[in-house]
Amino acid sequence: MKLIMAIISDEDSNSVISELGRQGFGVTKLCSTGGFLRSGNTTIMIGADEDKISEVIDIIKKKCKTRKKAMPNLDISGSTGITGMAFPVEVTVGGATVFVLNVEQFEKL
Ligand code: 2BA
Repeated sequence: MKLIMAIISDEDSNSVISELGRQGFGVTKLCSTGGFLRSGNTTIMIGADEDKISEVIDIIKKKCKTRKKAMPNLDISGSTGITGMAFPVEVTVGGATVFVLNVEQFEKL
């Protein structure tokens, strides 16, 4: 068994979770915050057999399209001399950052 942890945008989370559920995968949704943008994103955890990993990744890929977005980048370091000044930066949002971890033991008690 493997544990897939995927960081996805909030906007894509409902359609990904619905599709994973329709295909019979169990999903846990966690509210998370990106370290760069400091804005909310969604982390989903899916436990699945090794031979199902590509199916899960295909669903995530299909439902999480990348797009460009101008985002205010809060300068919390104070490097501008004015702490809290916002710069617009263009970032790619959407898509997914996916980790596949080995699961040593899986039990439902
Ligand atoms: P954030 O850290 O808020 O990053 C959001 C997006 O901002 C990133 O998308 C990337 O396009 C851009 N970005 C990040 N760091 C940057 C930098 N130093 N300079 C310029 N642009 C930068 P993704 O790479 O798709 O990442 C989306 C979210 O996935 C991240 O949100 C973070 O929550 C998570 N993530 C990405 N790589 C990770 C890693 N190696 N470990 C843990 N979480 C990760």
